[in-house]
Amino acid sequence: MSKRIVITGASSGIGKVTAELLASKGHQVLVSARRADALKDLEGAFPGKIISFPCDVTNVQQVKDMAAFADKEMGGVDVLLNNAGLGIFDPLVEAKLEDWHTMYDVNVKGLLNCVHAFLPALRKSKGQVINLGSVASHFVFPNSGIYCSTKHAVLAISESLRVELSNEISVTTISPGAVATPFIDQTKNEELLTNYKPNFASGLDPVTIAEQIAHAIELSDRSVVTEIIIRPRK
Ligand code: NJP
Repeated sequence: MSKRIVITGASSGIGKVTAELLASKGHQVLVSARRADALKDLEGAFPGKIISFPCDVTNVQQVKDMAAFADKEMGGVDVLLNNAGLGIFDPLVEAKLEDWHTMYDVNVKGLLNCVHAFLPALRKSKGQVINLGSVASHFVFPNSGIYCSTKHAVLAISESLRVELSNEISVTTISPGAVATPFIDQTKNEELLTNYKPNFASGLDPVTIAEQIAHAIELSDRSVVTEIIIRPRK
């Protein structure tokens, strides 16, 4: 059955290929991110299936406007995929405070802005929230501890939604290991970038993550996929 799906962070990486896969499966997809040009390209590639709404998830008013746009253009929302996020890796003692704030602003507060704005529509449709967690939702790694703490928060937010609202919506967390996307390019520490880049380049294909997301959506009328943890093979 065709679903009305909103994807944040759809200008690149996991969000982009997930939008492409879901649109090719016949779903209605609203793509959002800050880079409007990349969104327009997606819209052009899937006319009638993908619509776009440029939005910074840290801007509460823009997120509210996106929820109103989704309601007007799609007549409701069945799935909110909270995918927008970033990791800026550094040892704690070398890190910039503004980078810690940016990760919390996007990964946690941006996600909450979207949950808050879309919850009325999702409760109405008995829909689904899918949050992009990480293996970092379960473990803390050196040089990325603050990023890990944001992803622990994402998992806790998913659980919070599930325990209070499981009669009304379904909630899924997708928790990958390294995925081959531009994600690591947010790290400015040259030494870490050089060390980590090959690990991400040989990570999971983002299409594999998109397939897991599609699977969780397709099952959602009958059952709830609570979490998928997926790592690259060694
Ligand atoms: O990264 P990338 P991924 N407002 O850099 C958007 C998690 N994850 O696909 O605004 C709105 O290709 C940005 O768009 P733009 C990760 O934590 C990844 O790998 O135009 N959107 C872009 O579309 C994240 O939650 C790995 O710059 C904002 C997107 O976010 C999710 O997967 C492993 C924004 C980032 O695309 C997707 O990351 C893992 C804002 N303020 C979890 N700021 C991995 N790649 O290894 C950024 O466990 N975006």
